Amino acid sequence: MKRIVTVQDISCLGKCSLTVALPIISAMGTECCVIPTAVLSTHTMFSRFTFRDLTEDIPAIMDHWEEEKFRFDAIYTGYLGSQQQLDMVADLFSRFSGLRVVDPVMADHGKLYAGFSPEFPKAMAKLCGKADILLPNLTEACFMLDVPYRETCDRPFAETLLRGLTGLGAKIAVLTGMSFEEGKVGFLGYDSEKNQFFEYYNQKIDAAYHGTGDIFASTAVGALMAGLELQKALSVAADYTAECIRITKEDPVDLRYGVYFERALPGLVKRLEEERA
Ligand code: PXL
Repeated sequence: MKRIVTVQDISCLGKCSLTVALPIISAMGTECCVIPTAVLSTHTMFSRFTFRDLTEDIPAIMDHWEEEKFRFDAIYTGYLGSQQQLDMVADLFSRFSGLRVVDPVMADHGKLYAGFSPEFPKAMAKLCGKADILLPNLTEACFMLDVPYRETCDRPFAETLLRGLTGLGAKIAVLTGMSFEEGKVGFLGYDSEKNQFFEYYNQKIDAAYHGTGDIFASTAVGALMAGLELQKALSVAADYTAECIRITKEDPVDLRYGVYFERALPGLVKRLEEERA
């Protein structure tokens, strides 16, 4: 069985980060080990939240794992709360092998999430340079490359961003939640070694639920570990994310509670089996 480790927070309520990565990656047939970076009562979009920082536990976890000679097929990082945690992930990358997937969770809709300093994106960009695959949204890409955010992003601008992102050092960068055509949303990726762009779009559903970026990234990791090639893995992730949003919209809920990803999991597992057949 493939085994990955994911490094991100656990928000106790408000489906995102570890509470979606664990069930999705597990359901897709990969063992999902965790390094929790913090425990929050909810994610940071609620008006108040508790935050217990777990930074000081991380080096001891890595030391123990190294002693035990544990191996991982991938290291997938999501929400990281501080410069110190970014340094620890860089250390994790140097001590353990495996595919390095970095989702530089820190911003959306042109704004940094609560609690991130203006210096954080530069530090995250440095970590991104050590990744194999980057999965930023448009806002995160703009912040990391220090270019002004544009509400409407045309294809040439997106391509420039992708070249800039791989210029940080990662082999592949994928911009998520992209829309170049009315009513469509999907991803545009760039493989810097092949000098090739790739893309995939779905019908856009007008609703911005929390945690869908984490669902996309987790599913992409699960599909890659199941042996799908990159573009297929990302399309499966895009379709699953879209399906989660579609199902949730049928039964309206506060956007901050996230999507009903649980109801779409059986379909995801079936799709994965079909793709692998
Ligand atoms: O879904 C991204 C995310 C993860 N973890 C925490 C967050 C957010 C986005 O706001 O607040 C704690």
